[in-house]
This record gives sequence, structure tokens and C-alpha cells, in this order.
Amino acid sequence: MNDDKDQHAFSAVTNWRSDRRRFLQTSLLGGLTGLASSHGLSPFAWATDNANPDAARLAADPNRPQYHFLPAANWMNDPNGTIFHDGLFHMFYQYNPHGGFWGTMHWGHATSRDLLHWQHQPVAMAPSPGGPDKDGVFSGSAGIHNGVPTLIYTGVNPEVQCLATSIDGFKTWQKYPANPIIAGPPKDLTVTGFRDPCVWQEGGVWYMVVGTGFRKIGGAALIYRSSDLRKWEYLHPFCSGTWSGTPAENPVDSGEMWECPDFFELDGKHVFLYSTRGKVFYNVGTYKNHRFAKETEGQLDFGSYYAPKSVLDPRGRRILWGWIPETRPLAEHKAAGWAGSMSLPRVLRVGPDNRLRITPLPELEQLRVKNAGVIEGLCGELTLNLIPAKDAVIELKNEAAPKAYARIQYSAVKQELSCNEFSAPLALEKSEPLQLRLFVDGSVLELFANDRVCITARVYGSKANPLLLSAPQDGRSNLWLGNLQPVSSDRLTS
Ligand code: DQQ
Repeated sequence: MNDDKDQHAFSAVTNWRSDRRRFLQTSLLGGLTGLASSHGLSPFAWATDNANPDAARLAADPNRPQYHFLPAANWMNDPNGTIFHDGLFHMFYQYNPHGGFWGTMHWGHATSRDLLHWQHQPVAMAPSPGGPDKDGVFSGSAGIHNGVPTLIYTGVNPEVQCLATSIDGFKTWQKYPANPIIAGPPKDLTVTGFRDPCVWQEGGVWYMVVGTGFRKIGGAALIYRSSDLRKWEYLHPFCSGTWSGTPAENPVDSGEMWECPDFFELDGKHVFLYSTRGKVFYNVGTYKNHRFAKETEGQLDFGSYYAPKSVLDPRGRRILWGWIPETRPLAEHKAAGWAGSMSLPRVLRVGPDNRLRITPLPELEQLRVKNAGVIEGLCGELTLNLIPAKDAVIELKNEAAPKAYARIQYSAVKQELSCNEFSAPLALEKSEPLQLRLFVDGSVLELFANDRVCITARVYGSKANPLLLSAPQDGRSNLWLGNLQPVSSDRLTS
């Protein structure tokens, strides 16, 4: 892929990473906690206060999505602990209750019955002053052990693995008094990081993979085993990769550290996901003797998308959400009072070529209002199949604006698909049409092409004027262009 274009996806994710470094260096958490106490609030109560004094302003912000999930205000990043239990989907996510910028990581929480509409729940976890997660409750996953909902996450600083349980049906969470459950990486390994546990159960035994890596070698995951989610035995490296070869201060920037591993069985194969260098990669392969051997690899999204997490739904579908980072400067999203959105739920399958197939959740069609030939208010969908001649340009454009809101281009010669500033390789089979589904939601654009390429982009400051289609007439089929029903009456998603 073109390095320049690659850089866009990369910088979206690196912006917040430097915030994180600055934050930890200046011990801002200590300062904020002090501020809370001086206002007569316990740090915990203050940190979990969900009041939203900016609700009116946020509700009127046309950049805010209307059918993607996002918190009612403030910063969010990675999806965490996605789980289906007792008829409800639970979505946890990295959340900063103090504004539209990364810091003081909490776990936000929301629930859904249908994967379209979400109910905000009280913040699930905040950093505990003096505890192993005093500098942040970082990413992780969820499991049900002996009927008890359990969250497994990374506490910082240093990076250790921790546990919390709920005895009131996911409402409140009690941190395990003997945290951390894993106090650090194996003693004989010098690693670049140790975070983002992903747990699963096999024949009554729990397994956990943790993201890690080695300098000048590459990112990796380590596997552990437990009978009770509390006492863990380290087994061995689970899988590993190669770094970019270009040294970087932060090992995530060079591929020497893998973040947010996710691992599951799918269509008779096994799939491993990890995030590094501002991108999300997938491997399809074989799982044997608690080691994973990759057979194919690919990129899950070629735009602004990171740190995804999946769930198995009651119909046996593997559903994935990723974090859609901002691509605008920190000062702008800080001033806006919110940052980040969750992607739409994506259904994963393994194709006959042993590569991932990625499609939007079919239920999204329930939100379709009318095939009106226009999208009003930046809240809609375009579906279009085309037999592209050599080059095809498809635009969604407001007549009054000089620049298209979305410009999709397919080059048959380069076998490349682009959407605004991002591009992805896409080789079409002979006589295979280009099959596009584009979701428009405020500043969020999500493009799915031929079940195998996704590009997520951000477009800020567009006026909510009608968006019209400009596309080649020849070989068109399956056209649907119109509005989708917002899932929230006020852009606050509840
Ligand atoms: N985000 C979390 C980390 C994870 C990173 C911190 C990935 O646990 O490695 O907010 O976006």
C-alpha cells in the first residue's frame, strides 16, 4: 500500500498515543484525584459521574453519528469485554469521563437487545487510587465463571492483569481484592508491553492470550491457563510476527508490540486479530497444542479503525466492533467535548480462500427509511453494484459544496479501491461486479466492498444538505440510496 495513504490511518491512532505518554509522564491522574477531593467528592464518585452538562450542544453537533454507538459525551476508544448474556449484549469500552481527550481510562458500559439500539449503563470501572489500576483500567475481555460475570483487564502502571466480578447482574463491579491476578510478564522474557487480555473457555478450562512483543523481533501474544480465572499458569508464546524494521520509541509504532488480541473459532478454522502500527490485522489459521499457526493474513480495515473486539451471538454469528478514532487535531475534538465512535457491527466469516469475509450486520437494513435517491441530514446508506470499466468514480456530493463528502474510486489497472484519503488493494474476479455499501453518519463513513474490503473514514464540518449520487450509469444494479433511522432522538444514543 502507498506509504502516504498508510500514514493517515497511522496518525489517527498515534495522536492519542502521544497524549497517553504525556498523561502518564505528568501524573495528571494524581492531580485530578486531588481536585476531586478538594471539591468534597470521593475520587470514585467524581470519576463515575455521568452527568452531561453539554448535552444540548452535543445533541446539535452535526459531526456526531446518529446510528453508530458512542457515549453521550467525552472520549471513547477500544471496545472491551463484549459478551452476550441472558438476552442482552454488553458493550464495554475505554472511556475518559473528563472530556474529549484520552486519559484516566475507565470502562464505559452499554447494553443492547438487537445490536442496533443501545442503552447507556453506569460506568463499570474507574481507576482505584493506590491500586494496581491506579493509572488506568485498560482494555480486556469478559467471561462468565460459575455463573458470575467477570471482567479481566489490564491495570497500569506497570502493566498487570486484573479481575472484577458482578453479583448483581452486570450492574456494579467489585475488583478482586487480591489483584493483580498476573503481576507481570514471565520473568525470563524482556517484552515491549503486556496488556489487553482475551479469555475463552475450552472444556471447562480458561485460557488467556495477552498482547506483547520483543524489540527488533516483532509483536507476539502469550498464552496462559487457569481453572478459576484467578490463578494463572504461563504456557508459552501463542504466536508471533515480524516488526517493520524501522525503530520507533513506542514499540507499537514499529510492530514490536501487538495490542488488543482477539481469538476465536470460525467456520472450522481459527482467527487471530491484533492491532499494531495504527492498523488491525487478521490471521486465519490452525490452533493446535495451544499454539496458533497462521495460514493467511489480511487487514481488517484500511482507514481509521483500531483495537476491535468480537462476540459470538446466540445465532452463532461472530460479530465484531472496532474503535473509529478521530482524524482531526486533538484541540478540535477536545473543544467538541467528545471523541471516537464504535464501528457498526460487522459479521465475520471465513471464505473458501481461507480469508475473512466482512459484512455489515444484516439487521441494519431494518433502519432503512426509503430508497429516495438522496441522503438528507448526513444519516443514510448507499448500496450500489457496478461493472467498472477501467476506472470508476462514485461520489456522494452536496451540490453546494466544492468537495464531495465521499469519493470512492476503483482502478481496475491498479486493482485498488479508495475512499477519500484511504486506499486498499481489491482484485475483482473476471466479471465480478464492484459491490459497494457505504454508511454515512455525521462525520463517520464506513465502506464495505465485495465482502472483503472495509475502509472507515472521517469527514468533518459537512453541512447537513442533501447528498446526491454521481456514478457511472453503465452496469449499475442493486441501487439503494436513502436515509437510515437514527437510533437516538438526540445524538446521545440512549
Ligand atoms: N488502548 C488501551 C490499551 C490498548 C490500547 C488504552 C489500544 O489497553 O493497548 O486505552 O488502543
